[in-house]
Amino acid sequence: MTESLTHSSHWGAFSVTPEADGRLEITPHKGDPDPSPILQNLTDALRHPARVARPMVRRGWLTDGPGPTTRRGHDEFVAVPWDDVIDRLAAELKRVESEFGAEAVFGGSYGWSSAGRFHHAQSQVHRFLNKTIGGYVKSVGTYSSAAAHAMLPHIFGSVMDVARHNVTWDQIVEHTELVLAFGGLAVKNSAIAQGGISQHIERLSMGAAAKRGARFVLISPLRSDMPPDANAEWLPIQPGTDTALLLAMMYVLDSEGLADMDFVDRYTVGFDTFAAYMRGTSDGQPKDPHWAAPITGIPADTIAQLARDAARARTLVTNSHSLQRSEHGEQPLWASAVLAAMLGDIGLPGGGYHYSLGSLGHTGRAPAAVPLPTLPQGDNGVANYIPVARITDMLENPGVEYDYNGNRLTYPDIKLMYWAGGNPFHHHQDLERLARALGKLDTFVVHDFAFTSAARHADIVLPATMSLEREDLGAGGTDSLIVAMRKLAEPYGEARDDYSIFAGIAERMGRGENFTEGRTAEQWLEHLYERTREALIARGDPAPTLAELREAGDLAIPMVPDDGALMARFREDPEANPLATPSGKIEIYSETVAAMGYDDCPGHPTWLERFEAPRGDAPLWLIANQPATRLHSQLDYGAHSRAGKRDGREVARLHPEDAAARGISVDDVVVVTSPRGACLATADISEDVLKGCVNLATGAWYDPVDIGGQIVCVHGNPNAVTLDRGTSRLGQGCTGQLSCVEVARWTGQVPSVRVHRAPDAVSDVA
Ligand SMILES: Nc1nc2c(c(=O)[nH]1)N[C@H]1C(S)=C(S)[C@@H](COP(=O)(O)OP(=O)(O)OC[C@H]3O[C@@H](n4cnc5c(=O)[nH]c(N)nc54)[C@H](O)[C@@H]3O)O[C@H]1N2
Ligand SMILES: Nc1nc2c(c(=O)[nH]1)N[C@H]1C(S)=C(S)[C@@H](COP(=O)(O)OP(=O)(O)OC[C@H]3O[C@@H](n4cnc5c(=O)[nH]c(N)nc54)[C@H](O)[C@@H]3O)O[C@H]1N2
Ligand SMILES: [Mo]
Repeated sequence: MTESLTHSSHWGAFSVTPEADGRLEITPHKGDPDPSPILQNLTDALRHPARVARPMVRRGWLTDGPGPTTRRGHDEFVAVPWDDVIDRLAAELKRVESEFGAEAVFGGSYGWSSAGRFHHAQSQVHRFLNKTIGGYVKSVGTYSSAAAHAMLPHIFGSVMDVARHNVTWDQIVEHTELVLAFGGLAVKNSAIAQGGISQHIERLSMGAAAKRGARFVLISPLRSDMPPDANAEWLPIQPGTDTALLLAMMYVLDSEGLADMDFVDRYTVGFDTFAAYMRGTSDGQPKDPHWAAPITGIPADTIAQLARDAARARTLVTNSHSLQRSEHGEQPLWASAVLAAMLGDIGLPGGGYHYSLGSLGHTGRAPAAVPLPTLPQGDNGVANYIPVARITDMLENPGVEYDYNGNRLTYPDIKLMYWAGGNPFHHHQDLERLARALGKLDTFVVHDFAFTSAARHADIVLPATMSLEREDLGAGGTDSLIVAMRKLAEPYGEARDDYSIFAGIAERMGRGENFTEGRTAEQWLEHLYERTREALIARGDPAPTLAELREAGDLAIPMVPDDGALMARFREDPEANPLATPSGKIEIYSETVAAMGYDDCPGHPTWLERFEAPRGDAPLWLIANQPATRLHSQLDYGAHSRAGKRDGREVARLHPEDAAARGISVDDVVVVTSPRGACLATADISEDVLKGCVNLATGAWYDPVDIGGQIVCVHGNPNAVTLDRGTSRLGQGCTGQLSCVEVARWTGQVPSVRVHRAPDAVSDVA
């Protein structure tokens, strides 16, 4: 077969041609001006030894039955025929349902899954649990933006509003004079958009804006967070101190009469309470540049000048997601929004405040004007939930009360955990602690197409197909194409679509019809696409049938025109077009937040001391950011991801002085340690890293080895050492971006990385 077929991924649309040696030739979509190299991870992924070939069950679960154990992650796996494993799993689900109820099942199953709208594994597992056992304990928020998800609605609007109906790249190209990019605008990050992206426009937009004369200021500990095209000035900042810089800039605006007080009066509430804190009248400490300089590492004069420049220019203040993925992550968002309000450009083309611009390819674009195919998930009868990143806390503390965003919640007592389309051994922090906590479960089920570390810690591993092995439709929500994701190959080994796995289990439970509604996968695709097609017909736009769409490869859909969106309308008439906050205005002081009484998130933006800070045994800030060579842990074994490793290990970058002080040279094996654990990495040395920081991106599959009684991830997964602690009681978000560590040359044995190969099935059950 040499036919080329269209397909799509979270990192780009493409066409794919099988080659004689079983590899794939991947060609980016012809309309993509700046395709992502991450596409090349697919070339050798289809038939890789990391794939799960057959249903596998942990030996101890088969012999001893469900129950707490220390064997998860250590046991051998037994290959079990599909019929048998479906019988056992259906029986186990029924046992847990009848003995403990659906509130003993955790089905949050956070994760990015694949791009297709129907075979989206996370939607499939949610629907399955709702339709078979009546629900599950869910999770709210995302690892991306949990603190923003909780915080922004109190002060500015929903994350969707602030991230997706806001300033566009087109406006930046044309109007913006100054971009203050907190956390940067790295094009490695905007390469990604959930559901698909057919045009990568960020690098070119920054280049065009810079060419017109727009000034970009990169505020970040890493110079690599902005493309050279933006011609940015790099303002290296001590990690986690953006709030101090923002407060000092506001202090300058306020004390020098540069703040736009007409804007503040008309469009915000609560300035006076905040101003008393900023000026120091309420606590005796003016938040002036001299106060902020030693905290941020940025000279006081530079801070003051930046504030004055911003007051004069059409200024856009942007926040990366990473800014809130650390302790007190709510504060820099709030402070950035208040700074933008004091600058008075909110609602003007290319000005104001934008949360998460450039962190993903969804932002800075107009949304689709028609509904996209979406799998209905059914009703969840379980009321209890957790903030997404509190998973280990949940397992460790059943029945214990805790705070979240003004609510007093109780951790459920989970017996069965079901994961499809995510990798908790990628996304969660302090993985040794997570692994221990998983021991408390009766049963842990994972579907994946690859034998990830999560699969290695499961009792039951079910082989899912890759998107290349099934028909689907890709659509991103802010992308102008629906892409036909064509089936290119037969499933690997005995792999099945998540849909057919769930349909099989549901049927065995006597609830098949509930789940399938009598439809095949192909009938579901027709059914889900019909909603989009009807909307296209109603608008008088081209509306091909599914077969015609597949024939064409993709379909251009209408987008909402960029009219400045919510903020422009708010500026025009704040009474008629209020923001979705309690007052309808930007809340500089929030009575709602203040009433929660949390000392880790008071009623206005506040500089707060941190629990995690550099100290003797952990003097360096570890920046565990998104990897440039892959999406999270997906296809970590793919060609492009492997090429980014050295000696098979992930690369940790240090500043030359930090390396010299530790006797570390380029390509040395180093060990990164914290009170949580240790991981090995290969050293690189670069001036692009702020002194006092070490950068080890996420995504290397966790490969723990017991070396002299210490568990060491030999592959370089930073979550072996990160801290598992919520952003605050308000947001309870993931704080994995920043933690404190030490780095040293590794002089011990250097075990090879073996995690990219599925474990051998020991034997079949009799
Ligand atoms: N320290 C630290 N940790 C972090 C972050 C950080 O900045 N620092 N960032 C966080 C962020 S922003 C995020 S979003 C999370 C991401 O965390 P995840 O979304 O959990 O990571 P992925 O690797 O994308 O996991 C998706 C999994 O789904 C599988 N999969 C893909 N397609 C299918 C399918 O069709 N069926 C099935 N069954 N499985 C499939 C993939 O093989 C992969 O194992 O990580 C977070 N973790
Ligand atoms: N290539 C690739 N792109 C991705 C992803 C991926 O896995 N791979 N994941 C996608 C997902 S799910 C998400 S949510 C987004 C995440 O988007 P982000 O969270 O914005 O991405 P990160 O790369 O984690 O962080 C961006 C930069 O923030 C800087 N930074 C860290 N701490 C601080 C701080 O305290 N202050 C300041 N000013 N800067 C700081 C770091 O230098 C880091 O490189 O990325 C998306 N894009
Ligand atoms: Mo994310």
